[in-house]
Amino acid sequence: MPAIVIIGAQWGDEGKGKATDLLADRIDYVVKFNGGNNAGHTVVVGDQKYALHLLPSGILTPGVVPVIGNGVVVDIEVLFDELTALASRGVDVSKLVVSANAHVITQYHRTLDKVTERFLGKRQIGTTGRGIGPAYADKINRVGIRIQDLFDENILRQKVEGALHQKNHLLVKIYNRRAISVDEIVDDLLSYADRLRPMVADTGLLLNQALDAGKTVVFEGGQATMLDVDHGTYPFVTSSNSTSGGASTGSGVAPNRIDRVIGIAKAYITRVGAGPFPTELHDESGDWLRTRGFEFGTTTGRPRRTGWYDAPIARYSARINGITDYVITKLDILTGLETIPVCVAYDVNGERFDEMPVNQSDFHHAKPIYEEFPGWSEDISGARSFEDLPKNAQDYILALEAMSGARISAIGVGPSRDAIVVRH
Ligand code: 2SA
Ligand code: GDP
Ligand code: MG
Repeated sequence: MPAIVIIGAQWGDEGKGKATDLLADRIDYVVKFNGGNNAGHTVVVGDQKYALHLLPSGILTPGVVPVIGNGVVVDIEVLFDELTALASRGVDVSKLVVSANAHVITQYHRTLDKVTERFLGKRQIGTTGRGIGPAYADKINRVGIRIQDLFDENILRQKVEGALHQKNHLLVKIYNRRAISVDEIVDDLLSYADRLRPMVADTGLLLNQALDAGKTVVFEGGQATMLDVDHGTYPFVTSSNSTSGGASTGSGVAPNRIDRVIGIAKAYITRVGAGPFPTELHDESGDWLRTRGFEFGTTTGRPRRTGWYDAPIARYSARINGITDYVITKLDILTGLETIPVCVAYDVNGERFDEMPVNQSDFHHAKPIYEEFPGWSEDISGARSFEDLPKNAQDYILALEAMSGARISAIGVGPSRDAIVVRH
C-alpha cells in the first residue's frame, strides 16, 4: 500500500494525528496537503505529548521525510517556531521538505482574518484567526505570495505591492486600521529566505519519484470532510479541500496513484466554530462528553461542541472521499453510558432524510432520528483485539460499520500510541 490518504470524516479532531503516527514506522514520507497552522494534531508518545499545527504528525517518527505540499498555506514564523520547539525536545527535523509552490501567510492575512470575523458579527465563522481564509483567497485571486517568491526580491516586492494595493484601502477605509507597508512585509519575508532555502523543493516530483521507487507515502489531511470548502457545510468551513481529492491537488500526486483512503471518525462527533450540527447536545450529556473526551481545541483551546455519532455524515464522507477503511477513535470515552444514541437519519419538517440533505437550510433544520444501543461499563483501554472488547462495545462497532459505508479497520481505546484495536 504505497500511497495512503488519511482524512477526517467528521468536523475535525477525530484523532488523525494519532492515526498517522501509528502508521509512521511503516512509511517513508508523510505529506501535509491542505490548510496551515489552523490544524491541531495531538500525539502522545510514551509520557510525551506533542501538539502539531503546521508540521505533519509523521515528523515525530525517525527516518520519515515530512513534506509540506503545494496545497498548504505556510506561516513561516510559525514554521520555524514549531521546528525549533521540536528540535529542542530531541526530534530530528532536518528532513523537512517544503513545496516551492506552497503559499505564504503574512501579517496582513492574519489581520484580515481577525477583522473580517469581527465585522461579520453574528454571522461569524469562528475561524482560528490564523489568516487561513485570506491567504487562500489571495491564491484564488492570483495575488498570493508563494514560497519560491522569497528567493527573488524584485518579484517578491512586486507581488506584495499587488497584494496590498486593495487591502490597504479596505483596512484603512472600511476596517479603520492602519495601512500595512510593503517594506515591512518584504523585509519580514526576506529575513527567513536563507534559512528556508535548503528545505524548498519540487515536492510533486520528489513524491512521484518516491512512489516510483516503491516507497510508502501517507497524505495527512488537516481539518475534515464537513469543513471542506466544496463538500462541507459552506460557508461554515475552512478554505481548502480537506477531502481526499485535496491530497492530489495539494501534492501533485495523481488520484490513480492513491491506494487507500482511511477515514477517521470519533465514536461520537464534535465541531469547533459555527455552523449546523444536527446531533449537537446542549444538555449535561454534551458537557459529559466534552469533559470526558477532553474536547478543547488543540490550536485555540476553544471548547468543542459535542454530539452523538451521525451515520448519514459517515456515509456521506465514505462517498465523497472513497473511504476504504474507517478508524473509529475514542470508543473508551463512551464507557459508562447506559445506552448510546446514534443518528441513523434526519427528520426535516416532517420528511425523513436517510442521506445528507443537499440543501443547507434543510441541514440546518435537520432533527436527528436516533437508534439506541446498549452501553458497557468495563474499562476498555487495555483492549488490543476485537474479542477483548465487551460484547456491547463490539455490537456498537458492528452497528456503526453497517451504517457508515466502509469497513472499520481499527478502533481507538485511549490517547496513547498503542491504545488501539486493529481488525484488518
Ligand atoms: P479557519 O481558521 O479559516 O480554518 O476556520 C474555518 C472553520 O474551520 C474550523 N477549523 C477547525 N475545526 C476543528 N479543528 C481545527 N483545528 C484545531 C484543533 C482547532 C482549534 O485541532 O483543535 O484549536 O480551535 C480546525 N481548524 C479550522 C474552524 O473552527 C472554523 O469553523
Ligand atoms: P486531529 O486534529 O484529528 O489530529 O485530532 P486532535 O489531536 O485535535 O484531537 C484528538 C484528541 O483525541 C487528541 O487529544 C488525541 O490524543 C486524542 N485521541 C486520539 N485517539 C484517541 C482514543 O482512541 N481515545 C482517547 N481517549 N483519546 C484519543
Ligand atoms: Mg485537531
